[in-house]
Parts: sequence; structure tokens; C-alpha cells
Amino acid sequence: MQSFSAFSAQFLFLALIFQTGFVRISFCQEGFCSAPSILEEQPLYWKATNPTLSPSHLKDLPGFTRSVYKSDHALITPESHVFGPLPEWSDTLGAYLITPSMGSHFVMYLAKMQENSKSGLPPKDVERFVFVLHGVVTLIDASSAKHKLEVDSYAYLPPNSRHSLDSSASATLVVLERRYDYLEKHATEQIIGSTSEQPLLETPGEVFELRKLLPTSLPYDFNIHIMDFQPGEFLNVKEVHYNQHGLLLLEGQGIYRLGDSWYPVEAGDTIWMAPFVPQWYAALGKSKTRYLLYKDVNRNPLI
Ligand code: UGY
Ligand code: MN
Repeated sequence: MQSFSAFSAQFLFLALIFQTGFVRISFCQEGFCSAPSILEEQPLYWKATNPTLSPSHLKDLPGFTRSVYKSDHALITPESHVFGPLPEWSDTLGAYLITPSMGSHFVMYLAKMQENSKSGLPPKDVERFVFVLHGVVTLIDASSAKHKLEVDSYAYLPPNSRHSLDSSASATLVVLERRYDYLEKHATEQIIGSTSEQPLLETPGEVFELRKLLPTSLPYDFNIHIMDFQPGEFLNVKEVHYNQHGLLLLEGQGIYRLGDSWYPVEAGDTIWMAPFVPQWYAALGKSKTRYLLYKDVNRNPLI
């Protein structure tokens, strides 16, 4: 009969770790352990705001990061986020992930609002898009109407529209802003919505599911796409185009090709794509990928 020690040396060892209310299970075999898996169902976008800071086997490697910064693209991963007070906001920490110093014409940042915090206004002529990743915020708009924004809800605020985002408890937003590209006789309007209310759109030649969060009409100089891929699905078009992108991976994992580099990516990662950078994505893992994507549209590149 096999002794207990021989059994444990050759076969699976089940480690149960009770941690902050979750049960984590690791499987170990001959010294190699799989990463713990969390058995409880987590809220939507939980991974995006509670990312794996680095793969478990690299956690203790000093100086290791998956972040990359190149002239035509950047991958900014959560272990390199640096938060600081956001100018004009109260009790809010921000991490700018994409800014014009990289070459973009927009900013994308995370805003971590604390108890009883309040947003500031964007600079003159700058439009703002906010998407709630965690918690609940109240938008008070230019006509003093109040709108409750929960996870997966978003708001578009036209340039120079007075508003504030208030939070009575902790909340995390991803914010995108750009200087509005005015078109004669056109103006944008405030938009409030949530991803799940948006219809699925046709994607000829592609398999991913697409929702657009803003109207496609001429006044809007950018749109926000929500793209879903089942594991194993990938972009058919190996895209190269004049538009720029800011991407936040909300769920799942896969491989992103940017230029000649191929990056393993997961929820919580941010990507900046300059115009004409070759781009391609394949979803891997066991759950769907969802990403949020900024794309400039509706303007003549010559002007
Ligand atoms: O619409 C797009 O340009 C989008 N399909 N790009 C991307 O996912 N990298
Ligand atoms: Mn694209």
C-alpha cells in the first residue's frame, strides 16, 4: 500500500486557501502549482479593477512588468499604474494611461473616486466620455438633472457642458477626453446609457459581437465600441487604418498583435494604438473577451 508521503509526492495536492471570503484552490504536482482559481461568481468587470498584477510565477521577480512603450503603440499593464490626485477632482486618484505625449489626440485615464468625492470639469472645448467599472456615481448634468450610473453605464458630455460626477462611496471610472473637432452647423448632445441596452450590430466578415455606445451620426468625432469574442475567436481583418485607438480590456485574455510584436493580454490591460499600427486580436482562455475601444470617426483626415 502506498504511504501518504509517496501519494503526496506523485499525485495532486489540493490546497485550500481561505482568503477574504473566497475559496481559492491550487493544484500542485511535483513542485509545479497551478494558479489559484476563484470559485465564487464575481461582479461584472471585477477582473478589470482587480487585475492579476503579474503572472503568479513572476510575482516576486523584481522589476518585471508586461508594460511596453513604443512609438506606434503601448501596452500599459496594472502593475505599472501610478495614481496621483486628479487636478480639479476632489478625493479622487487618477492614473493617466494614454495622453498626447504618446502621440494620441485624446486622453484615457482611470479615476478612483473615494467616499464623498466629486469630479472636476474638462478643459474648454473638451468632450468627455465616462464608463463605470466599479461602484455607482451620480451625474448631475447642465440642467441639474441627476442620473445614477452603475457598472456598465456610461455618459457622454459635450464640450463645455457643465456637469459633475459625485460618489458617496468608492467607485472606479474609465474616462476618455478629447478636444472636440467642431463641424459647422452640427453639435453633439449629452448621451446616457448602458452597454447591455445597446443592440448588436452587423460585423460583415467578422465573428466578434459589436455594440457602439455613441450615435454614429456626423457630429460625433469618436465612438466607443464594446467588442466581445468567445475563446478561440479572432479578428479576420489584420487591420491597418488611419484611426487611432485606446483600448481597455474589461474581461478575458488573449494575444494582441501590435506592429511586429505579439503580446499576451488580460482584463485590466490598456493599449494605445497609433494610426496605421498593424493590429490583430485572438481570444484565448476559458471565458469571453470584452474590450472597450475608442475610435476617432466622421472627420476628414485632410482637415
Ligand atoms: O473597429 C476597429 O477598428 C476595431 N475592429 N479594431 C480593433 O479591434 N483593434
Ligand atoms: Mn482597429
